[in-house]
Amino acid sequence: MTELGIAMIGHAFMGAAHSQAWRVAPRFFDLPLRPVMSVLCGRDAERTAAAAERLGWAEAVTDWKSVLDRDDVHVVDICTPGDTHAEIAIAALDAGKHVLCEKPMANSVAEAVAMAEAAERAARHGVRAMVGFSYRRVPALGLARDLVAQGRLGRIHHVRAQYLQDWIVDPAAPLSWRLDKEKAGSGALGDIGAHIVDATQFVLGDTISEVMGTLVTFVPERPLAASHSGLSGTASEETGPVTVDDAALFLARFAGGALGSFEATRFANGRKNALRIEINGSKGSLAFDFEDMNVLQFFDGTEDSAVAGFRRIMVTEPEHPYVGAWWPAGHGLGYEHAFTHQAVDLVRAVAAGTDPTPTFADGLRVQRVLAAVEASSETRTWQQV
Ligand code: SOE
Repeated sequence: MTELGIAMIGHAFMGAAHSQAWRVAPRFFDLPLRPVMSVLCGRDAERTAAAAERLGWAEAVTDWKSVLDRDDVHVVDICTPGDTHAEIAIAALDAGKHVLCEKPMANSVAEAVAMAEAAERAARHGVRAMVGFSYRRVPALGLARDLVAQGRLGRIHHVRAQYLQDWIVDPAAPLSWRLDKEKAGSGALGDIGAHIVDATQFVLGDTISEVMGTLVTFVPERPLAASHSGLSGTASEETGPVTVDDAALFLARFAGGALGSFEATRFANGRKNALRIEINGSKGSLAFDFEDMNVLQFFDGTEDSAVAGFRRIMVTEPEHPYVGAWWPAGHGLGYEHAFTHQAVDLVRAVAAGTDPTPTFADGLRVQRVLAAVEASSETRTWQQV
């Protein structure tokens, strides 16, 4: 079997999730190419070497450009903060490497346009680009998409989406890069709001055409981080400004006529990773909550109303998307599995010579929604996407 050499840039939270995915994917899924964890790249030599050892990479380097010249690297997996995505992705695509880029795809529409153009150029030579909107690969959301596509919900009227976390509700939580506009582009809007924009568009097979929203920063000043790892860190004595939104709330119209409401916040005390989507159609409804991620609630409005009601489908059966490759029926999956499914889909698309989704064009569309929400918040008006 031919090998697919991976170079991963960045080794923090997302780097660990992607490493796990690359390691596990060929052990559970039948893949046409064998992913090889060839080289890990980070800024600090010592920390990168330690991460490579811990996460299972064969080699560690500090210059991301060096991986672009290597014949044993076929895929560049970008797990760095958003301010570096465009430069790395464009250079990698121009060098003929397939690219997987963490979300949000970029920090601005201009960057996302340049990335989508680079992806289009590269596609002419069979080079593929994909954005890491991992929640699309949660089996329950795959099933939700299938039910919508089969017409089981009828005409879609309402989309209610929330992404609720609470990891910075404490004003003493230190400033991480996710609270720095230069690095992250935006706050809750791009970090988690982007996920519900992608996930709802994915489930509906539709796109958002217009938005009206508002952004707020509840805690404008925080202690600088003395150190941080993942989403937590230790605070220093000094403080600095929070330059992104803490919460984003917006209304949306979908091209197909559905009306949407979206809320993204990291201040929903007690909500840990509540990515929730409810959809109401003329024939039925669906409800999903990532905090109960193996379940999809389905209301079939065509059933006898005397016994109709939301049914709790355990999305743990071999008939469900991706599930058959894992454990015996009924055993359930977790956060990391969506990243494995993402790696699997990328490998299969590369082998088949097709575009893995979400493409960079899809990522650009999400970026335009985020920018329209920002413009709406500034102007207090509806904005076309
Ligand atoms: C932090 O809000 C975060 O880690 C996001 O950056 C990820 O994309 C999401 O999967 C979990 O939460």
